[in-house]
Amino acid sequence: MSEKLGRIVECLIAGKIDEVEKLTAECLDAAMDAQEVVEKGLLAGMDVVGQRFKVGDMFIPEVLRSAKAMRKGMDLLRPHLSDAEVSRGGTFAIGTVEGDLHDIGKNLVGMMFEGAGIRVINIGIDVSPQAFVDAVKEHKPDILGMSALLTTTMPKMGETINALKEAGIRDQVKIMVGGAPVTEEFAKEIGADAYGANAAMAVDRGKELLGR
Ligand code: B1M
Repeated sequence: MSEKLGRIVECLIAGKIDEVEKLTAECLDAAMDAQEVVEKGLLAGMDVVGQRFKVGDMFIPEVLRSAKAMRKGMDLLRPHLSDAEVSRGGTFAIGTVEGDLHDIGKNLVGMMFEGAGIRVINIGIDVSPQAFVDAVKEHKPDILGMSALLTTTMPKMGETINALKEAGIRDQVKIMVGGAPVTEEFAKEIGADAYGANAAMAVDRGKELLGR
C-alpha cells in the first residue's frame, strides 16, 4: 500500500479531518486511482473504526469525527468515481420514525454504513409510515432502516411495516430496526428482518442481509 494511503487510514482512525482531506487531495493531484483511495484509504480506515467501536476501544464522539473525515475525503473523490465505484454494492435508506426527532444515532448508523461502502439515503426525522413507503418506492433500497428513541414512538415501526405490506412492497425490502429502547424481541414481534443494538452491529447485520 502506498505511504499516502497508509497515512489516510491512520489519520481517519485518529479523526484528523483536515489531514484526511489534504491527503486525499494529494492522492488526486498525484493521479492516483480514486477507487483505490476509497477502498484502501477511507473504507479501510472505517473498517478499523467499526471494529474498535464494537469492542469498546472507540467511543461515539471519536467515531463521529472519523466518519466526518471519511465524508470530507469522499466529497473530493466522488466526482472521479462512477456510481458503481462509490459503493461496494447495496443501498440502505434510514429514517427516524414519526413523532421522534432524535437523529444523532440514526446519522451515526448511516455514516457507518457509508463507511462500509454501502450507499445511504437519509430519509430524515419524524418520518410517517406513508413517507417510508414513498421512500422505498422512490429509492428502492435493499434495506430500510428505522430508528426510534422513545418508547412512545416504537409502535410506529410496526405500523410502517404494515403500511409496506398494504402497499404490496414489504417483500421488496429488508427491514432493520434499532434505537435505545428497541430490542431483538421487539424486532421479531413486529416482523423486522434485523435488529442492530449499535451502529457497528447494525452494519454487520446489514452486510449479512446484503449477502456479504
Ligand atoms: Co431525548 N430522550 N427527548 N432528546 N434524549 C432520550 C431518548 C431519553 C432516554 C432521555 C431520558 O429520559 N433519560 C428519553 C426517552 C425516554 C423513553 O421514551 N424511554 C427522551 C425524552 C423523553 C425526550 C423528550 C420527550 C423530552 C421532552 O421534550 N420532554 C423529547 C422528545 C422529542 C421528540 O423526539 N419528539 C426529547 C428531545 C431531545 C432533544 C431534541 C433535546 C435531543 C435530540 C437531539 C437530536 O437527536 N438531534 C435529545 C437527546 C440528545 C437525548 C439523549 C440525551 C441522547 C440520545 C442520543 O443521541 N444518544 C437520550 C438519553 C440517552 O440516550 N442517554 C434522550 C447518542 C446516540 C448515538 O445513541 O440514539 O441510542 P442512540 O443510537 C445508538 C443505538 O441506539 C443504535 O446505534 C446508535 C449508535 O450506536 N441505533 C440504531 C440507533 N438507531 C438505530 C437504527 C438501527 C440500528 C441501530 O437500524 C436501523
